[in-house]
Amino acid sequence: HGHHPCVLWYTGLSGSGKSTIANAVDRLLFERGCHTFVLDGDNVRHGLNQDLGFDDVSRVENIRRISEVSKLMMKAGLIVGTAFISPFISDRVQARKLIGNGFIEVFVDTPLSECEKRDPKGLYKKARAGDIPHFTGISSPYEAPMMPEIHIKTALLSISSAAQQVVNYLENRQVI
Ligand code: GGZ
Repeated sequence: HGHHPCVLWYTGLSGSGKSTIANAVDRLLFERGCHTFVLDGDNVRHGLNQDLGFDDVSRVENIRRISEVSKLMMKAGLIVGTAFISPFISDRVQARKLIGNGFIEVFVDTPLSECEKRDPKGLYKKARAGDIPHFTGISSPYEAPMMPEIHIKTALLSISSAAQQVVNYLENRQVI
């Protein structure tokens, strides 16, 4: 059986689990024979967008380019997962407009206190100390989605149940 190309647009704080969940979903979809790809900081911010920083203007451009690239990949027939903070509602609205029907917003809802407690890379600690300017949640805003297609409350779920929640949504909507 086939699948409909789409873009799973994960949004959430640094350390919320976007990449981890996106990659877990990717594996489940791959096992079902879907053609997929995950875009995240590792393969985009270090390449295509290495000229961009974290001030507001740079983030807007970061998200604009990611929207365009994910649209192309969707048109090539893939189920694309994008794992970026994408903190501004207006940029996500733009992405939704550009990508159209295939756009699926996934809110990886992990409270700031939890992200800060995890702090896997020590970035929150540095941001609190004032060593990282414009850090999301500390010195730069995060605008949570109001009506995401999928709302993952990570405090209540394991990674595999979170991934299953996404796959269930795709099944119910007959995307896969
Ligand atoms: C937020 C930052 C910052 C600042 C570096 N603010 O946990 P990480 O390390 O691996 O994920 C964060 C990543 C965020 O990049 P995005 O492209 O997803 O952001 S956005 O969508 O807002 O453009 C973090 C690291 O980069 N990082 N400086 N100031 N995160």
